[in-house]
Amino acid sequence: MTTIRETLTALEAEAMAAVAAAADQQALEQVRVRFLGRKGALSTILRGLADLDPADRPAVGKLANDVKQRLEAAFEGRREALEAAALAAATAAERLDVTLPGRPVPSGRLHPSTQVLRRICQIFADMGFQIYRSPDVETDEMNFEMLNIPAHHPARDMWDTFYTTTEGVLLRTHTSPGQIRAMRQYCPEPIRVILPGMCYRYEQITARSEIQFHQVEGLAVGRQVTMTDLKGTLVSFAHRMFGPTRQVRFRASHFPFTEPSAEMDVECMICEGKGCTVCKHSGWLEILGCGMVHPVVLQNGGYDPAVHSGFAFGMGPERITMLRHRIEDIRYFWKNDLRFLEQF
Ligand code: FA5
Repeated sequence: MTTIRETLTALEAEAMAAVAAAADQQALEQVRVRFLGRKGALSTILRGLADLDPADRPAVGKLANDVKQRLEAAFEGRREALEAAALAAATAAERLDVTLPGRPVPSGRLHPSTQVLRRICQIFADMGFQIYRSPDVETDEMNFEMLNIPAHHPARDMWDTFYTTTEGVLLRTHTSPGQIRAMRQYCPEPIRVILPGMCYRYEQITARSEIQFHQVEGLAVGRQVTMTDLKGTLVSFAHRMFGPTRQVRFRASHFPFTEPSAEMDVECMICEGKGCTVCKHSGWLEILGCGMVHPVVLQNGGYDPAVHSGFAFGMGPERITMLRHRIEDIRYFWKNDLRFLEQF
């Protein structure tokens, strides 16, 4: 009959062989459960200690504990070896060449219109103008009537309009209605604001005209605001926007909401004023409309034209961007073609 000592020795040898043969961590765990688990072989033997002669118990108990410790040490050693082997295999399989050039992360950028809008806002901010927001969806009254353009007035033909299905509500054709809103908010205080925003016109889309485009309106109201202030402000703007040596000129024009009215041209930056197809061989490019706020408009805004005066202007940043970057077609702006956008 085999003694418990022999059983323990045989068990140790068998367990040691099984540990050495375990090829991976999962197999090793199965071996551990089989020999050292709560229902494992060693526990079963240890439970049998109770049946031994009390004189033999300490010696056999010590042997069993020694076997258990040696087995545990063997398991731990094998676990570490297998772990190291698994790590080495993974490192070899997923070898990383840190000398390879990295993959470029495409960086976003601002749309060219946004860049120019911000530049315009910055230049006027430096001259003390604040930004005033007014709505894209306007009333006929604000977009036209308050600006001295009554119903059926021929001047309405200058702004082909998107009307909504609600009577008297439209998409603003220019940022000028914001003049009335700013005046009504600040009256009788002096005003110096710019109003950037999107405008909408029911127009034929061409290389120069979109149905949706930005404008930046400017408005200054106070006592003794003069045409000289208007010219000084706009010349200073043009020099910062297009360079200090760029020539500018004012041409008489007509807008129902300004009197007198003018348009400002800058020397063509494509031909340097010599004449080319872009400037239609004139050497000049129109960038904005402007004038002294019409007394009727001042009154509609709440100001007394006998006491207050003001100037206003409106420019199109997309057209300015086209000039600065020699873009020959305005349709590129909203096409979302990355080949165009990535150039800015
Ligand atoms: C106006 O809209 C006036 N409200 C400007 C103004 C304001 C005059 C204050 C006096 C005082 P105009 O229709 O010319 O004016 O438009 C102004 C600018 O908007 C143009 O110079 C142009 O740069 C831009 N613009 C007009 N229509 C289009 C369009 N279809 N596509 C792109 N830009 C346009």
